Amino acid sequence: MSTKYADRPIPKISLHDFDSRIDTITSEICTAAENVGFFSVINHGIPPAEIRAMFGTAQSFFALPDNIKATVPWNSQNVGWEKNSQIRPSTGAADMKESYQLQFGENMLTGGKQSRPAGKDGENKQTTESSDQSLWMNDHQLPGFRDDCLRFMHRVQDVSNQLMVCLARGLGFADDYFLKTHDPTDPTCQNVMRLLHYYATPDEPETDSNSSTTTRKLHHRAGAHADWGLVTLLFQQQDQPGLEICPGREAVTEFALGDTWTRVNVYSHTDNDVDNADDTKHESAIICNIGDMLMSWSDDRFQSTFHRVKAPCEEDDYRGDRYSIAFFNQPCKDAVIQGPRKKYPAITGREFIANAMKNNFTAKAKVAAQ
Ligand SMILES: O=C(O)CCC(=O)C(=O)O
Ligand SMILES: [Fe+2]
Repeated sequence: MSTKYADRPIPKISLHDFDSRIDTITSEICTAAENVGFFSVINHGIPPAEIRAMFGTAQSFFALPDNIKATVPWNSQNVGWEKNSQIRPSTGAADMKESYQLQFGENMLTGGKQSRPAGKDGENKQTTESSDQSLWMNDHQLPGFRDDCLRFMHRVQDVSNQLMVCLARGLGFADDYFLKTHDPTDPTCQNVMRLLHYYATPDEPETDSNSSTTTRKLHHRAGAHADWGLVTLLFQQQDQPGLEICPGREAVTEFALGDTWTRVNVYSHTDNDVDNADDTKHESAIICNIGDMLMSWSDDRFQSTFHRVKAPCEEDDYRGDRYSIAFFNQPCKDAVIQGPRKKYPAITGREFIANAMKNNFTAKAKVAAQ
């Protein structure tokens, strides 16, 4: 059966002259967050050349042999490299991808094996950037990797901060409300940059001899899901499409996945992009979406929308390698999350992420038990 599609508008919001246009931008972002949960931002200040360079850096990481990548293994602090291991509750099957998750804070330094006491003084020096347990790929494997990633992460954090000021205003919080709870200088910061590589999938038509219908073996890319953080910023490239959304959830507690999808034809750079001092002349866009935590933190006013990277199953679907970069704003461990109307019980950032990880493992356990 072929996929049902609908053309739904995904608002495009320009961030130019942010300070003088903040009221307009706030209103555009909040309207998009209320109605679609997805929007794109242009004139965000990150030059296309830097985005292209980050994709190049990601590709050099993924080109390393698996045994080298396995020296920085994923752990439940939500950092590190994994391959074909994320099982989505919506599909019950592993995504055919590898990803490497990077954070600003202490989680990168401990390999998930020990926890440093909270505090900003950095007194406990047992684990450092060069420690054996660091989840940063060793500099001799990829010279400059850590610095290049951190520089880009700060760039994306700056754009995130503008969105967070607008989202806080929209909810009637102080401007710096979300900035304080997602502060990259806090050692317990859990914001994540996720480098993603979906493997090229073979086209393997299977003809059912009884009905003579042809089906295709499904290789899931990113199975349908909602993000669990505050707000996600995503970079996808024009020649590697695949992101699709399926709006329609009324409450964060609901798993209401419809059957009509909308392609997100928004790209972070094209070969035609020119770096221009006048940033308003190019259309390099970042896709932004609201996560479950903000849906809950806004008492369900802002929508966390289901999305996926389509498992190629139809004639024209893109089957080649796909690289994308996601940046998830997730609360510092001690942040307290509760909406202005207190619709849901207060929960800390630590508990919030632990629950998200538990859901991940529960999905795995169910599949393993089958
Ligand atoms: O790779 C993509 O385009 C989407 C990734 C995504 O939705 C996720 O990692 O949460
Ligand atoms: Fe996602």
